[in-house]
Amino acid sequence: MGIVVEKRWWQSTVVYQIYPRSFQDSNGDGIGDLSGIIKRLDYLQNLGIGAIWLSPVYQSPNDDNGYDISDYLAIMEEFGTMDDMDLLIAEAKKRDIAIIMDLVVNHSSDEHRWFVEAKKDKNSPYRDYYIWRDGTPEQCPNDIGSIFGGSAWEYDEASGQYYFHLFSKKQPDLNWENEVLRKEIYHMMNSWLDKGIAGFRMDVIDLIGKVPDEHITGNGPKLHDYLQEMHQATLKGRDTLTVGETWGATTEVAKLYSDPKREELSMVFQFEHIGLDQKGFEKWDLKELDLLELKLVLSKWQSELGNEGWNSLFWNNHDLPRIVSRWGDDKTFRVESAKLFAILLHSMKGTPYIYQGEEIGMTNCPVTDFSEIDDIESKNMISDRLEKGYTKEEILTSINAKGRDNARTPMQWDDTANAGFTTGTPWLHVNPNYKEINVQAALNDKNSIFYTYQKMIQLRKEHDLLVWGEYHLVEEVPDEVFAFTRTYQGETWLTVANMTGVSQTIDLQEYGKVAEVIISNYNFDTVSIVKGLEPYEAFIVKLIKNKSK
Ligand code: TEU
Ligand code: CA
Repeated sequence: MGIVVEKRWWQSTVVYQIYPRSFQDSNGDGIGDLSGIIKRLDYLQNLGIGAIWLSPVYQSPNDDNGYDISDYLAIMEEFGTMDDMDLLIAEAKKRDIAIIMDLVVNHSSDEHRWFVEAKKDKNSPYRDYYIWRDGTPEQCPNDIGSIFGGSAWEYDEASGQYYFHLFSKKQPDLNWENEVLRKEIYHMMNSWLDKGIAGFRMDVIDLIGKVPDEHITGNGPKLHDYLQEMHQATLKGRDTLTVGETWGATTEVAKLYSDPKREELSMVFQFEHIGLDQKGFEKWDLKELDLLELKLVLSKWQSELGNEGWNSLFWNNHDLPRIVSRWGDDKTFRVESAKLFAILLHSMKGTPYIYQGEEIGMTNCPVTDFSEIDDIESKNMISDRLEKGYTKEEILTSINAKGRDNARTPMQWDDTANAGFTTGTPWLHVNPNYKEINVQAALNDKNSIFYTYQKMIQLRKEHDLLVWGEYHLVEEVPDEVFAFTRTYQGETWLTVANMTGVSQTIDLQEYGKVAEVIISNYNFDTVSIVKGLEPYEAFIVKLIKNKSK
């Protein structure tokens, strides 16, 4: 017999990410809020998800929409109060939905009391909560760049020192070398866990072990020591889901985080597939996706973690363009391709994440002018690239393909004004396609994308095969077709997905015969595995193996 692995609740559940600012406004100020989320819990329960990852709701001056926190133990005024938060946790629990908070501890806001004190006084105990180095106005400590453009060092005239910020200059990096700071963070995490939240999504956690003087930012030497220390101080003995955002993780590194024996995190978000449609390190330098590469990268992650790690599965989040626009067809085959992405991802091994609106096939929201852009990352890129001589058209092409606002336009609930998101003026423009693409329309159409997601979530609850089954990439298909099997306790399911808008042909008779159609995005009752595939056709079938095999 194989090794006995302890099964955990978060391995068979599906997580739904809410970007609170854009989910549901309840008081007409144009900004989503906690009461709005509470109103929509029944909808989420109907979808079937078991946990919500809540993007930051803490007090923040919103330089980076809440990813710049000025008080970790207070709620952003625009979002509501701590009472609303407690009510959200309780109401979610009633519906068997766990709340996972965003933990942003690589940096704080420059308006956090710690930084205010640190900046004011070189001898303050808070000075060492941040990373300061000597320099002159002309000479910064080194050439490390900020992920949002420009230098990572910001000069502070009063003290003649620079502070370090890997994101905006209003997001100074916290100094994890400082044990007092680390303890303060663990204390804060425990306060939240004691309130009844079920875990954390940890923002850019792979950066906390940085050693700026040696040019090390990701995967620093003490990163895993810190996470093990954190685990002992906060997570140990609690049944939590933790997921680290780790842009630089390879499969080997992912095992360091998620091997249960090491007691760090439940899983990480890896981004190898996300980088496949860019040239080099710059997401703005567009390249066409190579479907074979996508299959190989995802299959590598499926195969290599084994029992020493656990995958998270996602196409989307608040930083990424909408998948149906990115790798599907958001026009002719919007419904088919959106369903394809659901079927494909949710039949892989790992914990699936759905980003708000993905379940109704929300699309990117094109912009034609810089003035329509909100996101700080895009704004910084615009000034950077204009200076470098890029044309306005080139810049807009990149932003329309990859800009973060694409994911952040308000959730489309119905076909009334502002898509039912707000009765006021929305903080960010609503996608004009909301009259056609909205929750109400999806719920009223039994063939909608919503019900494909609902069914995939249900299947995962009912079939251990989807949670535990071994993954095997089917190579005997055209590059444009993504096919794999999952096998568990003698049963095998086959997933087939034509990733293109043109037909493809497969012949998989050596894999066996079709016993049953589990799901089909064309609603086929019967399918053969020797057949022509329709554009973006995707299905899962249960196989009867050939006797000889
Ligand atoms: O994102 C980390 C990060 O590296 C992103 O900035 C990423 O490079 C970019 O968005 C890709 O489009 C996390 C959060 O998810 C993001 O929203 C925050 O802005 C960032 O950290 C800083 O907290
Ligand atoms: Ca509001």
